[in-house]
Amino acid sequence: MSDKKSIQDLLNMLAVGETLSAAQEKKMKDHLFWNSQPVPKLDESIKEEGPIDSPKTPADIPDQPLPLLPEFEWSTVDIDDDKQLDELYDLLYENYVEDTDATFRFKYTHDFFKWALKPPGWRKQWYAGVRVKSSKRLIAFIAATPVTIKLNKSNKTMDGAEVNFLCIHKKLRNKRLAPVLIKEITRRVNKENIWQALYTGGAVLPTPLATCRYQHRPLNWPKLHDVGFSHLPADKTKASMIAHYALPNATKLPGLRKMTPDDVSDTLKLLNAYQKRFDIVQEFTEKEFEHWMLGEESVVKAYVVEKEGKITDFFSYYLLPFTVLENKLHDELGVAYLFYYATDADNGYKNRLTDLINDALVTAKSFSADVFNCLTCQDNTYFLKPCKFGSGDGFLNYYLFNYRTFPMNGGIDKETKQVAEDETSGIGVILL
Ligand code: MYA
Repeated sequence: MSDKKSIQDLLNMLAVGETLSAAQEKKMKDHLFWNSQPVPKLDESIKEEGPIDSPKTPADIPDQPLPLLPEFEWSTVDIDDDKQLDELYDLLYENYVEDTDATFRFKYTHDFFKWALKPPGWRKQWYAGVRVKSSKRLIAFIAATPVTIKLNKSNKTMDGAEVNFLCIHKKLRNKRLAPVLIKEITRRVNKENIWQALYTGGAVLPTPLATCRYQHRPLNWPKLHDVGFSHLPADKTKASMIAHYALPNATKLPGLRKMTPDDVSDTLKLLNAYQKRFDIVQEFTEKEFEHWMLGEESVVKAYVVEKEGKITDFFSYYLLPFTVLENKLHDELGVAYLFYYATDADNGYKNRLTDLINDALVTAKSFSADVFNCLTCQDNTYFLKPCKFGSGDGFLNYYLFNYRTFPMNGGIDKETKQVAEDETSGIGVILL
């Protein structure tokens, strides 16, 4: 039996048992699953910060995974095995996040996975897959990586997991498999005595701690126009758009250079001091910081500014290209994503951030990035306008599992969803 056929058969079979009444469908829209989880309710007003579930120990957690339908089996994806990494790539390539009209898809590479999935402290069993028993085809996946979460206002630090790459084969959607994957990764994380998790998503679920908006800065406007990413405003010419987005060939800040392993300690100190301005941040050990900044040269780029032997600023971004579907001129789009940055500038803070990010744009262009993306998190709203970013259609919700926090500023006006210029957001943690 071919894989295609076996999936179709399973679908037919699932459809028989799972025909939903309109009332059931409505209930699901009411978050049947999420309302059973330790997350704040959508309309809850938070009076006190802290964990939601009563304390447990790993011994209270079942040793065995949740049962699946008999046709499926759990399979921990061994990310050290290139063949299994290929299977993960295929699953995500075909089925992971697309834009609404299916023009672009994330183009993951082995190097990207190694960087994203193997930070210090990564656990083998935190890469949970589901396979079709008969064909062994991978049809669903969810990943967790360790993260230390710090809430600055309450000065609370906790070991957590960052959950990402939740993906179900397109033909097995809307069958309530996602809750099973989420419960299984929760079990595996809890078994390690970890009870909180961070995750982000476009979907609005109970309950975001903040919502940020995507921002895009064209670096190669003609190409973005060719692939339908950027449109030509009626009152502009192509030449005027190109001139508007032109960048200098060289960076501007004196002392800017690539970060090296010797810079890790001082740069982390700079970041730690800088991150105090946000409500929620990621706390790094030096080893972790080195991995996230320098771990995979083709994927992540980090630069520091050194002045008289002192690191005064730094920025980093990662590269994750898009595959462009059904376009005659281009099949790939280079995309850079702003990661962590910091500066010790106090006076002229906004200008300093603007100069720093402009230099990030110049360097990203040299790595064939066609567009530079960021969110309205961190202090990004200070430089978005002067650096010529524009608001995208997409929003990203930040979530914290099993912990109530007061709502945080996501860098946009809650009503109009426009960028709240020159306003510190509460969000200092960046998820891939
Ligand atoms: S975000 C990226 C998510 N992936 C994609 O968008 C890829 C393309 N889409 C798919 O593969 C599927 O549509 C997915 C849903 C798998 C997303 N986060 O099985 P279902 C809820 C959380 O019938 P499907 C990322 O990776 C939905 O509200 N829940 O749905 C972070 C409904 O519940 P309720 C989601 O469409 C992931 C239920 O699932 C999401 O076939 C963080 C329906 O299930 C979503 N993105 O599959 C996961 N989408 O009725 C949470 C739908 O209650 C981690 N749902 O509304 C939590 C922490 C766990 C660890 C804790 C340790 C302490």
